[in-house]
Amino acid sequence: MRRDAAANLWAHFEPAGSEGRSPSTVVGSHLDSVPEGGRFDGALGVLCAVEAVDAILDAGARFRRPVEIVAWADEEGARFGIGLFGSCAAFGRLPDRALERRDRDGVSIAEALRALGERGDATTARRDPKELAAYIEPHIEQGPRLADRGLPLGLVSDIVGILHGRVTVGGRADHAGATTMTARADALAGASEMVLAIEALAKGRGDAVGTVGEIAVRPGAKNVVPGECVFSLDLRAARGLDDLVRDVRAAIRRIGDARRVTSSIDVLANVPAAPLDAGMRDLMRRAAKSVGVDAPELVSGAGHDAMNAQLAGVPTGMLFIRSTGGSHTPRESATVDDAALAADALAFALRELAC
Ligand code: HGY
Ligand code: MN
Ligand code: MN
Repeated sequence: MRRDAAANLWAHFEPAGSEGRSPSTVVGSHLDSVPEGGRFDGALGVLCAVEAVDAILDAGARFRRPVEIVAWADEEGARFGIGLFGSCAAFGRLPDRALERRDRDGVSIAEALRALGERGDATTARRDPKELAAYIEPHIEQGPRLADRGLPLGLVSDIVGILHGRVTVGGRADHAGATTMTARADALAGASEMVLAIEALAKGRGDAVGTVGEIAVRPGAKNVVPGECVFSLDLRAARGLDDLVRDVRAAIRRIGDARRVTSSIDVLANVPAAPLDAGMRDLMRRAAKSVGVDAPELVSGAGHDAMNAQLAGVPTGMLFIRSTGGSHTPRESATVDDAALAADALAFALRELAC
């Protein structure tokens, strides 16, 4: 087991005599979560990967090609705002100056990595995609489709494109009592109108979604007109993400001008939609079939580290595990039976790819 410079965890199974000449099959997911998140998002995928490798080795089979289990670091981006951080570092997709990004306490990513005992330069975690033969990520579906159909497993056809950003709205702090309504440059009122415009633009575009999950106001007192407001931006679409982003930018600018507040958007992650490898989709379908499941193909509205692997050219597959109770909440749930089916299906795929 090793930890890389981005704090991703890797377990490497090198067959005797292969001396690392052939590319690895990588299986895994992430272990981190969101504030007040569930227990299955990410973690169940890592456990299925461990269980699948364990089952193969316990049965006396041996890998003929290398296999690696990975637990990606900071997939949610909950602390520093950069989603898919660990796989972005591994596949060279970190945004500019990522390591300088700071958490709410002012600690930078580089400082946090050094506190772990790493050197602080996550970019040295870079993997050469040619070293990787395939990547498979088992993951709970996080939505209701498998449960609605009474199916334990699904496979992913595409992962939606995602833009994560931070919008800063600049107004003018002023006295709440002595400042007339017409004399204000209220940053929070401006941001609020922008949030509703983002919601309306996403609603108007088929499968697109737009979410503002974080908002901060300065100075943050009941009797001070807000001088600054910073809010998060999460825009996603399987198709047409660029158009949605363009319209959101235009709406933010228009509202800012009308309210005499400034606005700027800091893009933290911009990952295009990732159609997953056709051969791997077929393998996921056969793997599910091997445990008696006719797995439907589903578009993933959730982002995954699998996007970075696929976009780097590593043939990538995802196995969805039925989940209930939504996701990113403590209500998130999955069953041992479905997890066991997923582990068995993953073992089928691993035997085909690496045994
Ligand atoms: O936000 C997502 O889609 C993932 O859970 N990080
Ligand atoms: Mn998540
Ligand atoms: Mn996840």
